Amino acid sequence: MTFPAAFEWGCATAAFQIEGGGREGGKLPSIWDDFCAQPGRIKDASNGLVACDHYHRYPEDVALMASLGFRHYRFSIAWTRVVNAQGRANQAGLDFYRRLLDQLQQHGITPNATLFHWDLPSHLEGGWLNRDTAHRFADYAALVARELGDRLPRVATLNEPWCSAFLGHDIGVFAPGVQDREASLLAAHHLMLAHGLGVQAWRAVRSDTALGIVLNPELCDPFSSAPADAAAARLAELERNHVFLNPLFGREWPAEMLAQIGARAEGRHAGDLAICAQPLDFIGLNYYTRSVARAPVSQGDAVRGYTFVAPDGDQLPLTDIGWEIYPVGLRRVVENLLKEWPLPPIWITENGAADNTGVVDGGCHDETRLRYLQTHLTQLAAMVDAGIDIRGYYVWSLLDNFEWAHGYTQRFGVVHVDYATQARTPKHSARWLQALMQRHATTPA
Ligand code: GCO
Repeated sequence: MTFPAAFEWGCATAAFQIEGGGREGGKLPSIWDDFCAQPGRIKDASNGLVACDHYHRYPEDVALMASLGFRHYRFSIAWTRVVNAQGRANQAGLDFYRRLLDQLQQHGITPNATLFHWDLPSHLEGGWLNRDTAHRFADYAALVARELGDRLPRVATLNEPWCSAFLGHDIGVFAPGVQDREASLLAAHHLMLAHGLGVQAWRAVRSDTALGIVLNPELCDPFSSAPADAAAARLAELERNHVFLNPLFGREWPAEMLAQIGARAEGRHAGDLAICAQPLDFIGLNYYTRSVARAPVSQGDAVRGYTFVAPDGDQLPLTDIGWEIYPVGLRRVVENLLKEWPLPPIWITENGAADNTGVVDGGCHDETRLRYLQTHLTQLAAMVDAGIDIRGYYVWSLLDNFEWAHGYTQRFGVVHVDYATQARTPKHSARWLQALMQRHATTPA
């Protein structure tokens, strides 16, 4: 596989998943700290207070990513670290990111920062169900623009707002653990409003930053040729794609989604759509797998309009977290989106696999991840070659880390982390990527 010389190669992480330093430098609690403290929420009863201790080990981690050949790094800023309870700058927290940015600069690595990767400050009353949170996000965006903006060439407002909205407020498996369909749609609206207000606020401070958003679009295939299954798959895509992409382009939600928000519709004000539809410099797309849906099989699912069918591990190749390995889906989902929306230039901001292979005799032979990356990058090369405007790829993730409700039981890193000693061991997949990136660093366009 070959890529253009200008194609950007990076790795991705998120603050809550790697930083630790949970009570240091004036950091406030987030809804994920609260969620972890509730019994039964996290599979291994763990939390993010130490995680990969990146808060202290960032020099080593940046040196490691540089030695592996990554030239781009996508990370998130913890809102709870940089804004105090009065809404003012917390310089101790900002200094952590200044030191991180210094390290990246010294190693010639370009930062790509995400402002919100799910770790909402706990003290924001009502969270994403309160419209005011969207305004507080805009204040936070302006603060980061003022304090760090001169060092950040590329910034995404939100990461995967679908997860915050629906996993957090409908399914309830993510913080804050609410189970209320109408509320989840209102949260989705407030998240997109926050995105729009955040872009406006950032641009009012600086105009030289490339701004975008990171989504995890859905590719949902019907379980059978029955029309009811096709309709179910369509509804799953409307929820995951149209609820987020339509507002970005000033388009109203589909009627099916408007119907599902019910009485909460009054939370959507005239004029909100125009705020959501700020011009974008880029879009980040995260892709892991596809899903398969059938007509709803329970009362609860009837509200959503679909039931997901779990992939059959006897029939399909799965990663350790149970997700189907479906490389052609990367191409299909991007092509589907391009048919419907005028997307700006695309970066694949996450792609990767859970492969829990451990370290044996000093090496980690993560063959499932290696094959996953090979097959997905083969698709990607063909897409770029076919002229789809994809400018770069960030593997998820640099390090094994806190995998949300799965705790530390699922490992997504190309670098193994021994949580007892915090030792980092690059896996076979990291070495393979290193060789690929090296080849392309020296290949003329
Ligand atoms: C995401 C998540 C990551 C997850 C990864 C694997 O943006 O989807 O940001 O935090 O760890 O997706 O589930």
